[in-house]
Amino acid sequence: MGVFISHIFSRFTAKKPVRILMVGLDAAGKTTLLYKLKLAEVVTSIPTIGFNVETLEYKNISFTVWDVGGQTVIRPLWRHYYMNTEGLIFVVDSNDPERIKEAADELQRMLGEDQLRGAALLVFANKQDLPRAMPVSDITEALSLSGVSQPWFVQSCCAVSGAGLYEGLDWLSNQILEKRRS
Ligand code: G3D
Ligand code: MG
Repeated sequence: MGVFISHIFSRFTAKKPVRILMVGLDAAGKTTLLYKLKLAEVVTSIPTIGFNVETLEYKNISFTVWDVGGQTVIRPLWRHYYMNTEGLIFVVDSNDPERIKEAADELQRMLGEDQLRGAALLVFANKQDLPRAMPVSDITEALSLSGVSQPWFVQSCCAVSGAGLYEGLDWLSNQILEKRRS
């Protein structure tokens, strides 16, 4: 897996760092996905009160990951990580229809942030291996993506097996490179 993924990111030859944020509700599968990339060591830190952040640095690319939802007190602190974000990955548990509305609200709130307006949006419809998983079409609708102005793409995936991860990250890196060229 790491070999294929690193191939995608070797396209970023320019020195300019690439910042990718990956968020989603707790239990969506972000940590599993991050480890599945196998690009480098994942570092977990708590920079401020109760706010758990995972980072992965690979060449000039950084992934920053945390759980969104709940904890209204720490929300303002998230903004600290928004600057210069070129890729936003939103991970959804496709097998959890009970929380899709909550996920949708969180996504819309993130997209309302000025600093994230320029970021391409990749939605990972995760846990597609489970029999009750909602299809991409249902997730697209539930997240109201048709109204999103920035480039977006929904990729079904399974973070456990790694299926779909390459396809999603391939799309995201192409979007970032295209935007840099324009
Ligand atoms: P988070 O970091 O977004 O909070 P985690 O989510 O990566 O901790 O994953 C939460 C649980 O979902 C884990 O199970 C993990 O194994 C499972 N999971 C993640 N991705 C998938 C997937 O694609 N398919 C299935 N079937 N399960 C997945 P546990 O039992 O360890 O809590
Ligand atoms: Mg996690």
